[in-house]
Amino acid sequence: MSGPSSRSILALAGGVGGAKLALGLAAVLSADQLTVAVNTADDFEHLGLYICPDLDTVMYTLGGLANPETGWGRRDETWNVMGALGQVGGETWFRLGDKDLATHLERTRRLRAGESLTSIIADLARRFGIAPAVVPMCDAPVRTMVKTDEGELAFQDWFVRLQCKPVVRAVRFAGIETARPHPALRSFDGLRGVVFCPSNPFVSVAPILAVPDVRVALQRAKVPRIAVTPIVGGQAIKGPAAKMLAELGHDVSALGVAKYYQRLVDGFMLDAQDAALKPEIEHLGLKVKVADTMMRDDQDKRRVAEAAIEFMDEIAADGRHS
Ligand code: FO1
Repeated sequence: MSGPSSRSILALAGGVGGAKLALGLAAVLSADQLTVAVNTADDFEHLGLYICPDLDTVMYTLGGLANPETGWGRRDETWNVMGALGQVGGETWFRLGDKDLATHLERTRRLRAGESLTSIIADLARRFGIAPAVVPMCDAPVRTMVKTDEGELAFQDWFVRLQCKPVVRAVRFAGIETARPHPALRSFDGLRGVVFCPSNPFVSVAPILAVPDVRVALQRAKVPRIAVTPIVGGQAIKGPAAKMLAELGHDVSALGVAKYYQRLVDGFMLDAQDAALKPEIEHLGLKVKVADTMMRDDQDKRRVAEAAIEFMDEIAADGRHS
């Protein structure tokens, strides 16, 4: 596999929001110009299988295989195993479709045989016809644990089984201390830029930044670093980001996210609906680009990707990142 070119962009992604921007970037960049580093702290063992929700969402999306209704899982899916599992009294709260199960079965088999997650994902991505590099943030198992008013919960228990209802008090990433970052996250110099996708800041982007040495490398990197807002009009595009902003004591707005990323990015891409927040975000010392950030269809995804790339190039031209 050839490495990324010096004009390469690194995208930090979680699930559905990250996958959408990754698809837009993949459409406007050549394969060697894009690496997507994906959160693995949502991963868990379920029904004896190793599930990687965010990696699979990114792979299925880039491979044109994603379920358009849910954003996760595979399109044209059938649910025979879940139906039969329910009949025999098995756990069905986490819905694994028949085709999706093939991914979990094969990944679990290969992990148990000693292969690394990085190597398995590279091979699956190739088989799914994906051109850009898709990499896990690390190979070691890291688990998001959500401290709530109902006690500490494993991420998917909180997210899927309890539908994000328990109030969040804190988040921690079990196992992160001993994880080693994927090589794509060790040094950023020479890249065209780093983009934080519009993913949940606390449970999608934060785990990637929490892998030892990543935050420091990113802070030192002399490359443009931008975030695309996951909050528009005070609401998350998808998922519990707005609820978490409120419960963790942040402003429930794009400004709250900009403050959270303040020391890690040079620029913040704000939605046109929130243009009034531009002066306050600039006051944080960040460059701001106002754009329509909603990604409803593939054309939108390309448009947002192009705007993000243009923003990184503008920051590079200004010399603001050094
Ligand atoms: N999300 C749900 O809300 N319900 C599900 O039953 C569900 C199943 C599922 C299966 C495979 C997979 O890769 C993802 C799945 N997700 C499901 C999505 C999911 O776990 C979350 O969206 C992410 O972890 C958050 O990024």
